[in-house]
Amino acid sequence: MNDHPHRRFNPLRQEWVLVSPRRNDRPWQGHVDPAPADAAPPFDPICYLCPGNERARGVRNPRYSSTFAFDNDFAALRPQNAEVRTQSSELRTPNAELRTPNPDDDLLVSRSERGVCRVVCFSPRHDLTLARMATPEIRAVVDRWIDEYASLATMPWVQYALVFENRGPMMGASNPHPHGQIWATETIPNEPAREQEAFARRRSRHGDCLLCAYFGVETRLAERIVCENDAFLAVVPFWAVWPFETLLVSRRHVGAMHELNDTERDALADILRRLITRYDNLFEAPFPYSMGFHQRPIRQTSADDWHLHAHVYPPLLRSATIRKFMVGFELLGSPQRDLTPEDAASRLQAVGEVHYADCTRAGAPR
Ligand code: H2U
Ligand code: ZN
Repeated sequence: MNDHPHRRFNPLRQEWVLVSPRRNDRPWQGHVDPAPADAAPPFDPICYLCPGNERARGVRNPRYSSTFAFDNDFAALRPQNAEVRTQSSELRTPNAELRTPNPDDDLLVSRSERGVCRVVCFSPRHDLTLARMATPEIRAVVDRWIDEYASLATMPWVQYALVFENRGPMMGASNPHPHGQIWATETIPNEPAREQEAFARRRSRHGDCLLCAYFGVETRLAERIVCENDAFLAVVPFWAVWPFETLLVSRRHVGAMHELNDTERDALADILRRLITRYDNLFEAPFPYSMGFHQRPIRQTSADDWHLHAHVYPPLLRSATIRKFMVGFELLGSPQRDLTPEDAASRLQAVGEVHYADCTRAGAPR
């Protein structure tokens, strides 16, 4: 069946994915992205995120030596959305439904949304990436994510905090300095809300956790596992959409990052470094991706219906400069992929965990 076009079901998003195993063989005369930039310097005097530099709105960064977080100077959301002035100049309280031009219908609905947007610099070094940082340095990033999450959770109206990283210009990252973002919102965003329903549905039908069950199946089959340690498993999911998409799942049933114990936090740092190194090794180039953690919504106290995981969505398909475009059928029909998840997993398994930049030309570790 793996040689023929088929559909697979994504139980987290409750949707079908079309798999076209041989489609990657087709000729390509389409768009080629620019090759990734040459190595950056350890400090860039014009970088907005380097220690001691001035940011775009004039605030100066401290001379930080590990991680550093600040409120996004160009935040997409604000904590005080004040009142919202409607068309009739009537004032409404936050999160009120806004007056629409056609109040008798529910076609034009909008709501006010409060939020806090944080930027998290992973390292003072401008030239590093998670793959090029030492595991204890990544552990400091994990601790920073946990601290930021805890402080965002103290705001009573915050329902969700999404920790994510856009890496590389192809994914829209605005700066090569290693950094990610955290957006805390007044409502649960679409993707985790959808997963929440899937977790609840699974528990009501089967009495177990969707990801504990899935994790058990992948461990038994051992076909799509890219790398693992005592606390985490990185797998190309059976239903992957992006060519080299992976799912990072905690072995223990925990709902949020702060519930990981000390050893598991180290293990998270370890698996992140190893997984991203494998990505970089695939085309011997810094691999672009969007990566983010799905944790239990902040006000939900029961751990039952949530299992901590991260999605890594990288766009590359054929090389460091040829990406997968989610257009046409993908945009208008269903998501479609051009190689099987099993092929993608075997390629990520084959590349090894010594970063290509640390290898000699002959491929041996330096
Ligand atoms: P991205 O590279 O994923 O866009 O994240 C960088 C964020 O940093 C971006 O959201 C913010 C941008 O608004 N930023 C500042 O807050 N201040 C600056 O001086 C530069 C960039
Ligand atoms: Zn920098």
